[in-house]
Amino acid sequence: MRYTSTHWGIYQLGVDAGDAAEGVPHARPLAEDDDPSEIGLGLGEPELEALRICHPAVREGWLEHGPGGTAPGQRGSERMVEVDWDTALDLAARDIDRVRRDDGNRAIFAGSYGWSSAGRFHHGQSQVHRFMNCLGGYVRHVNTYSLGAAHALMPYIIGPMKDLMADHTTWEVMAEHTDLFFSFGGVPRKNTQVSPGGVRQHFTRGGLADMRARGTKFVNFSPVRDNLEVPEAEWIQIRPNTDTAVMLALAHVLVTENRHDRAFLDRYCTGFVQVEAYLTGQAGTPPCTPEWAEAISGVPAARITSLAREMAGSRTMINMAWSLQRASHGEQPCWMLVTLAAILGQIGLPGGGFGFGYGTTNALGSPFPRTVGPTLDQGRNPVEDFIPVARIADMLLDPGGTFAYGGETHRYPDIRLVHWVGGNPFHHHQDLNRLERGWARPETIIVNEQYWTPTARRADIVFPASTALERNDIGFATREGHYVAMRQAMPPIAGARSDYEIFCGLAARLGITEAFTEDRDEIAWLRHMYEEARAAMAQTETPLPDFDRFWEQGLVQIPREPQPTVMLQAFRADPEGHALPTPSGRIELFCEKIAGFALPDCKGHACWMAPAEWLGAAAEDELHLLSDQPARRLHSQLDASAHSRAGKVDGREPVMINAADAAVRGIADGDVVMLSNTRGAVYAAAQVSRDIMPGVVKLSTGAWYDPDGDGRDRHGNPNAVTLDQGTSSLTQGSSAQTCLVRLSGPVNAAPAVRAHEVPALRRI
Ligand SMILES: Nc1nc2c(c(=O)[nH]1)N[C@H]1C(S)=C(S)[C@@H](COP(=O)(O)OP(=O)(O)OC[C@H]3O[C@@H](n4cnc5c(=O)[nH]c(N)nc54)[C@H](O)[C@@H]3O)O[C@H]1N2
Ligand SMILES: Nc1nc2c(c(=O)[nH]1)N[C@H]1C(S)=C(S)[C@@H](COP(=O)(O)OP(=O)(O)OC[C@H]3O[C@@H](n4cnc5c(=O)[nH]c(N)nc54)[C@H](O)[C@@H]3O)O[C@H]1N2
Ligand SMILES: [Mo]
Repeated sequence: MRYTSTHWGIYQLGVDAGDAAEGVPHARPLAEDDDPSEIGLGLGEPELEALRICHPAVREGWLEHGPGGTAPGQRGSERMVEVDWDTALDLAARDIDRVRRDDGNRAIFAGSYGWSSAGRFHHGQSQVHRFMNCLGGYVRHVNTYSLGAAHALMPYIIGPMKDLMADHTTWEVMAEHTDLFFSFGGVPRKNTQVSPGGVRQHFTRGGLADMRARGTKFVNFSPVRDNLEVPEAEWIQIRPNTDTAVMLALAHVLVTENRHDRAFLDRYCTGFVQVEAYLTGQAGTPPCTPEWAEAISGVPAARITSLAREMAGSRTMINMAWSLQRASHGEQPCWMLVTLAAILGQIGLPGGGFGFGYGTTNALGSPFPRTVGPTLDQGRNPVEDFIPVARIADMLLDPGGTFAYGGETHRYPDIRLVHWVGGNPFHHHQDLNRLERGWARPETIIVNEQYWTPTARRADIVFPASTALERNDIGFATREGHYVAMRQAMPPIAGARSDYEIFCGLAARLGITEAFTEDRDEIAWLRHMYEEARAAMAQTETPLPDFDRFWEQGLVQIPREPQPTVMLQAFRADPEGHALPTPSGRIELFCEKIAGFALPDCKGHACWMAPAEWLGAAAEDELHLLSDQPARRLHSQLDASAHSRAGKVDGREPVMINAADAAVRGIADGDVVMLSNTRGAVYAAAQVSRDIMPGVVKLSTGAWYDPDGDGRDRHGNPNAVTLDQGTSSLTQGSSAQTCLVRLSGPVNAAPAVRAHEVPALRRI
């Protein structure tokens, strides 16, 4: 049987009639998946294929004048010239070599953030990192857009995110034990369509249904209602970015009414004393009363008080969406989530404690075990320079400038060459007009891409990459219970090559073939990577078959764990034997180390700090813009598919707006509107709704960025207006959810959307 894996599901290939002959084989979701995603059903649609990059291409000015001798600001507007593979590889290899010799490897940025494909060998970042390491290294990034604040903060207070994510209490345990499920940011099933590396079974719909059937009560603190498919759930409207204040007030009630678990705090935590002083107003700041929190968040004080009492009397799970920490001071809700759960004392008990991301990817709450997967060895990077991933524009705009991170001060390197593989910064980064200015600084930008994305259009040299169906690979994701043999299903289109072949071509020209390839071709690499994973799995309860059997059989299904996971159960049972990897071995409600950094924007314990932009300090006509993950695609991937386009209005992305806010502005459902602030502007189509609170608008990410000559995006990418500022000087994550805008309209003569057109090309 033939399979392919995508981040949103595993598909059987070519099992339907009429497939055998030619073209893209029909993909059918696995029969065992009772809630398959529709995102990928359009794989290979003609509209998508029309946007494929067919040949290597070079920006005209760069080709004619060489790097540095052109106007890099012309990236994205100048014509691209198709060239043959040898020419493109020669040009790129020569320029990489030039920069490396003249300016050193610390002038090359190859962080290359992005989700690329589910296959673990042709994984964009792994390929480019390995290649650059063979050449002497590159400037890298740390952390992710997803979890910038959490990745950097959580190790101090409870443990690394990757361990915490893999340790989430399973859905079946919550169905059995959880009385009260609190969520800050819902449990959006749309997000759990995906897991990085693929999904065998989708659990959220079934998980929520089982909990409802058992009588779990749901309370959702959220600016929108549509992120929890539990009709009877209590929806509590909360101003964006103010969740920390409400959690503090819940804690205040628990502590002042003596409903907190002192024994738990004494045995498993450090620093409750400092937290208590802050909560009760003995630290020089106002006490965190429900009335105080109401003034900040808009949540009625009386309800905060009664909910705190309900929490204490129930087996309570407190969940938080990752989006809360993609905001100014994003550390605080993470820290306060753990603090509140610790005060309640149910961490480590079945169905109690906290969840950090039910509703973000499928793996959280999965019944499958943690497994070891195949990975491509990236080698060693001798270059020390790095950036927190979302500081890219800062780095490009301010070479030599300093930035704070993790209690230290670092310097931005001077980047002359960028190589990006498997990501789309002109979708994912905030304040794209600003990134556009930074992007004009390097002498050369190389991009490997499958489609003419906004980033591919802004390259000097583009290499056309093949897709998962056009090459061999292995799909794997931890806690998703699968290893997928992704056998090639069709030849690559026109001139496309796999990322591995592209780097082999560059490696040959740079004299590093042996180091890069280790004499392995594609299949030999898959065998090698798989056998490494098999060796690691040999001692577990689920040994893997050998490579030949795996390749033949197509899919290895790992069984569910015999004992379902309860987060931090072992720590609760034996806090010394299973000490946490924090400085004290305990949960750090107060952290000496962070306090010692003496940062103005992150103290030694969770506290309320007003975000850089929010409704508490907004003009009357300003609205808070949320940019959540899109339901009909993965970020910007497959934005041109029929399924994604069906969610647009006349080709434009919808912006959800409360009926009252629309009425005041004379806007009707479907009208084109413009969102703007000092950073930029974006057109979108109004979607008038009562499922969003007044004062808040929501525009999902991923519409291909399509600015007009004045930097106004015609298509509906929220990053035309979002804030490009670090979460704090401790973590420097993305603050995408902190953004005020003004909304005007209806716009009568809105410009046509041109996002899904192939750029001007001089064809071979
Ligand atoms: N405003 C706002 N912005 C956000 C967010 C937000 O909440 N709000 N969320 C952020 C988050 S959490 C994330 S993770 C990022 C996601 O940002 P990205 O990961 O950059 O988004 P993708 O659209 O998945 O980009 C992957 C790209 O890789 C290409 N690709 C796929 N397979 C291959 C391959 O095999 N080879 C090559 N060469 N290319 C390939 C795809 O065509 C696509 O262009 O966005 C961030 N941006
Ligand atoms: N279909 C699909 N699924 C995806 C992705 C995708 O692109 N498409 N991307 C994946 C990736 S890379 C990631 S990182 C995860 C991200 O997972 P999340 O970060 O959890 O996802 P979001 O959809 O941005 O936000 C979740 C909910 O939080 C709400 N919210 C935003 N700000 C606030 C706030 O201040 N307070 C409260 N209470 N609620 C708030 C949003 O309105 C939204 O309903 O999703 C993953 N899943
Ligand atoms: Mo993400």
